[in-house]
Amino acid sequence: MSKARLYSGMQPSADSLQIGNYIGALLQWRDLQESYDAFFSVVDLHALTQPNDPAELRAKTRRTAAQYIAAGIEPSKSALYVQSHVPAHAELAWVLSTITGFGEAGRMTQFKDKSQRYGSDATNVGLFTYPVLMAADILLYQTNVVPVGDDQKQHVELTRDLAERFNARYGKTFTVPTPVIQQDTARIYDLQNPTSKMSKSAESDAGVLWLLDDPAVSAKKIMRAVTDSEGVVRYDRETKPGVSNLLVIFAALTGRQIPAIEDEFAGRGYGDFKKALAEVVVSEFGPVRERALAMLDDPAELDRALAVNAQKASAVAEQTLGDVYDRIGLLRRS
Ligand code: AQP
Repeated sequence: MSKARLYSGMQPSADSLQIGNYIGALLQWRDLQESYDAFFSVVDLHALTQPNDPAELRAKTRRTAAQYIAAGIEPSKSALYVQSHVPAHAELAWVLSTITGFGEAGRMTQFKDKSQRYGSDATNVGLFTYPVLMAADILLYQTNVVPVGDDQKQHVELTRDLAERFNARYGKTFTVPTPVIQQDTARIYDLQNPTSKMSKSAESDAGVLWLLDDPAVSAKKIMRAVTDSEGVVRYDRETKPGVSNLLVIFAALTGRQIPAIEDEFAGRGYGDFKKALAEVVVSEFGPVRERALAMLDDPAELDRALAVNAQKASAVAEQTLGDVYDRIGLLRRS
């Protein structure tokens, strides 16, 4: 029996990924690639919705792909490619935009949040149609499963609605995907502001653990992470968000259960706990960082892998796009 199809992606919106991207996405992708026919994209077209320096965007795109591979995504197993290398993404997005209601797109909370943050002059139409491009990303591959954070759940719901609408209007064309929502324990918060999600685009760098940072810098950030005055290593998201966040990171990187870690540090202060966590993080990130930087030193092989996988992805995407064009009545090029 053939494997079910899985699609996911990340924006090349920083020089390095942060530990939330690693725990919340990459570690899960690495496991999922064994049991699914997986497509993992560096979604550079999505990144255009924010201002970018062109040379920097190119560098960030390569750096993101290198970190996927360094973290264990195998380009011979999964289709790991750059979104803009498969033109069908933008083409299908246009078709889907013609069956998306203006009000429907306007209800997307991510657009409301981001447009409010940027102000109307700095908000572009691409940000408004971002979820339609995301729907195209997913539907092109006849995806069964989309692993996402709960902030993306609404976008996957829209994707499902668009797939069902198109299928009802033109006949069964798209697989209707199912979101797999990340568990709360996979959500990582900012070390300095532990009630806000850790993010590549955080205003301050002090609370973000970067995958490609110097290990000594990461260790220092952990030692300075915000905690509380109780002095007990105990998980309680409500009253102890800082310590709980550190426990979640500890558990995710060691594969241990949180109660076992609480027991180990019972009667010991936060200093000991943070020091142990810093060692865990540094030993996990060290090899990933080295592999990524080595690949970036000589990117020819990385570029080759991306090119081969873009072809693999295109073969599937072009098939879906061709079916869509036929069904909606576009004249096929002879
Ligand atoms: N803090 C987090 N905890 C757990 N998972 C996280 N992800 C991101 N932050 C955390 C997961 O990483 C993937 C990244 O998707 P993205 O790059 O498209 O954008 P994002 O979710 O908005 O991530 P960032 O790091 O916050 O980027 P910016 O600042 O550019 O918006 C997703 O699977 C997400 O769930």
